[in-house]
Amino acid sequence: MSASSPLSAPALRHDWQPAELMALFELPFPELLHRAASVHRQHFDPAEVQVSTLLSVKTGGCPEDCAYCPQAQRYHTGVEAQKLMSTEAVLEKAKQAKAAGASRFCMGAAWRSPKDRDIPKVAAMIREVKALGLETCATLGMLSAPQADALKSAGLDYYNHNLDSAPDFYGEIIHTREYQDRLDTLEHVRDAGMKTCCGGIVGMGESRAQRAGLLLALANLPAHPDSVPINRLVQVPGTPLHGTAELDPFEFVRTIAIARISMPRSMVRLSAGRESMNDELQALCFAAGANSIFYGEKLLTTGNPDVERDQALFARLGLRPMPLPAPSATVHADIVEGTHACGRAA
Ligand code: SAM
Ligand code: DTB
Ligand code: SF4
Repeated sequence: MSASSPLSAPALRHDWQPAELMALFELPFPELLHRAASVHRQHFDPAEVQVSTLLSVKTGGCPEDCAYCPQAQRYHTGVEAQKLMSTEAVLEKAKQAKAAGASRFCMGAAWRSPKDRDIPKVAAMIREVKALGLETCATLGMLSAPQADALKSAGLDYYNHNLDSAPDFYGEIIHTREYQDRLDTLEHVRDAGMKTCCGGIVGMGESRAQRAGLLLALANLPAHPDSVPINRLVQVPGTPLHGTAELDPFEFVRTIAIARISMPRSMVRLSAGRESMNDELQALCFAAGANSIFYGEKLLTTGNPDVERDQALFARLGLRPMPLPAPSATVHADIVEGTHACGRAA
């Protein structure tokens, strides 16, 4: 990939072929990192990392059977089912996240999909969080088109809904909803005019071809997701995937690098799994093009590095939090050519 200026950067591709992504996986590691880092610089300031904070607004008791998930009712993981939090309690957490330096606040619910009667309650949370000046994100399971419209009207900026794995591995992980259901929800989110946050999990026992298959499915969506969370499986006792062989850390970095190359304008999020990564591995991920993290000591139910550790990591690596985009300059990763996806002119 030649180093060209952002204005002459090649158009985004949606026609990636399996063999191309496999060929990237097979490159010598330093060459792959060089290519990914070059693409990263065409679109972003590599010293900036976007920081989002997560809050589980409705924990546990989920009817789905996702084999990795501590919140599925059917697995005995020690996560207790709780009711939907009050708007006041959510707002308090959002204020704390903002004070700690987060620019985006993501509210998660352990639902297969929200009930229509839940939507006004979540909409109230979104309105209040947005009024703090934070970007808003929610992950509530499958959405119908009217539900997506209602969340957009409440001020929701991003909706997180992951493909989770390659289509040909999905059936080994989840049986209670189809891959197509996920694609349908993503379509409803895009049609409502929200930005998509969509990625997956690696380290679930998938093959390299299946890691490439996940990235292929993401990069060949009708629009590249604005954020692409790459989660490394957090192995929780009681879930079927507890005890899965650990993924080689360099293979994880390769996955990040190929996400960066195949979705050049998207925020690639070094997502779940950071708590058990050392600083060196995280530094390699940033060098490979990751430019977003979850920030704050908890993900949804599992741990994340505490704020002090992340502040020390940023200082050690010379990284800084990405500023919020100006409201009028907000752009989709897929729309504006020659513009940084964080909203600044190139
Ligand atoms: N229930 C909603 C859904 O499934 O869309 C929203 C919350 S769900 C916990 C959001 C995402 O978290 C999942 O799609 C999965 O990618 C990720 N996740 C859940 N458990 C994880 C784990 N143990 N390790 C890594 N990622 C995990
Ligand atoms: C995503 O891709 N990862 C986040 C967020 N989107 C919602 C969730 C990670 C959850 C890890 C397990 C837990 O904390 O329960
Ligand atoms: Fe439920 Fe979401 Fe967990 Fe699947 S990932 S079990 S849908 S909370």
